[in-house]
Amino acid sequence: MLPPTTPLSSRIPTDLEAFWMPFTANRQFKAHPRLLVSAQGMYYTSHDQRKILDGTAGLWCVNAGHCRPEITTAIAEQAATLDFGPTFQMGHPGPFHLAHRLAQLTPPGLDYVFFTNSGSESVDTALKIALAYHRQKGEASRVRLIGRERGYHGVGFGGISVGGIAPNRKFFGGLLTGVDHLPHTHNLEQNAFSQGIPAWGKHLADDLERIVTLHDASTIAAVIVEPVAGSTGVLIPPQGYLQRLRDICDRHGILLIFDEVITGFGRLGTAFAADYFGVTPDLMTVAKGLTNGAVPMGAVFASNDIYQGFMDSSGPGIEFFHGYTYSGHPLACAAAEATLNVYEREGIFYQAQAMAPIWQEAVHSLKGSPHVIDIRNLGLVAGIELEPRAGKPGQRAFDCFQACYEQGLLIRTTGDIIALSPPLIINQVQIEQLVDILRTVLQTLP
Ligand code: PXG
Ligand code: PLP
Repeated sequence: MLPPTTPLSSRIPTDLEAFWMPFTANRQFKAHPRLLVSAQGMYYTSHDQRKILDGTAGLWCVNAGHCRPEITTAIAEQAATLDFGPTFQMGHPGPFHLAHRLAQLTPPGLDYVFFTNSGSESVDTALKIALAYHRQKGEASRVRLIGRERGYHGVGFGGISVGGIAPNRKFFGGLLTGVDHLPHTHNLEQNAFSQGIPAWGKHLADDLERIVTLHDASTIAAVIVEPVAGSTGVLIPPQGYLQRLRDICDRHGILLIFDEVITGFGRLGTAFAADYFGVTPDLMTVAKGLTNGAVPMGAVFASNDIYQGFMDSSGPGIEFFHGYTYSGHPLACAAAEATLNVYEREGIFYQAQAMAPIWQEAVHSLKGSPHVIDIRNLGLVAGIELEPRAGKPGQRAFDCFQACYEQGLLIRTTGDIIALSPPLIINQVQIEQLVDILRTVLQTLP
């Protein structure tokens, strides 16, 4: 027996140079590192041994709170029993169990599950399913993909092509051809300080009719949107908007894809945003909360019609030429199964639903704090938009992020927008703690 090892995260690195950090100002970070070394429930511990309230569920993924023993044990036991098993022309029990279980959680009619390892892979998989589906059905002219301005769909070439965030696109050449974009729905003149779903803006979905007229429906494969846009700064869909997108897609035989990477698994107080809004897409992408963030995993949920389309109209042999080495990885399946058990046993989605009105009231109490030009919320998500400093976009919010971290609170910022998305187990005292730190920081922020 080897002696027990110290977890890697407990050993503070002396050299930070070699790790090229994702979506990070590397030079700034390496000069002023912010390292998290352990976590429990609602709190991280920093390398200088401070408790940090997690206002972001990691990156929108740790919905049941950190280091849940049921999940960590399931991963350890699985790792010691079947470390890896291929799912190309072979199988192992995990993904079959998990897909069956997930199909019961998804909206009726979305009963098939394709596994990936991230949200980005889920998005690229869903776009490929949409293109291949039409072709299998004899509609090979349906090749266009429609995204939305300010959309975030991960960082694969498909995802950045349908996405609508300029810095994520402009460095990377021509991207996919045949992509068009709907307008985003953000409008402070009409909707500033809306609580919950904003009233104005349903008509923005009608732009899809304009795009259909321009390109002809026979050339369009799919429309992809985030039901609630997260990464771009918390944009809540206007009343009736998603239903209208659904109606227009139905009218023209266009597939509707909901990217539920952040809204999936209880963020709005229901299993999925599709349940919250009562609108069912043809394809749904998820990741993050699927395993409570404990092992990377994503998935695409496909309608019965789409799956059967592949089974009925392809030749003998492989129906869909796509997959990842780690699709349905045993450790990820074990983590997801244990995560669903925790969600179900503790009623985590209902907890989020019950806490949402308290959350709404607490975050809107920041109205009137210095620099705040909008506050918006839904479920256990909130966006707080700050007035940018003249000539220095994003700087004020970044300073706010640093000051909050020093005060013991982890937030996320994008541009001058603060995005809050705590674990769904947050209680009233912790909500007050979060809002109090933010209020204090805003008051002292230049
Ligand atoms: N789609 C959506 C809607 C997302 O929010 C992805 C796809 C990509 O998932 P992966 O697992 O490939 O990162 C995401 C990810 C933030 C933030 O702070 C958001 C994401 C990732 C990192 C940070 O808003 N969303
Ligand atoms: N690159 C090479 C050389 C490979 O052999 C593979 C998979 O076999 C990949 C990329 C794709 O890796 P993954 O299946 O983990 O996405």
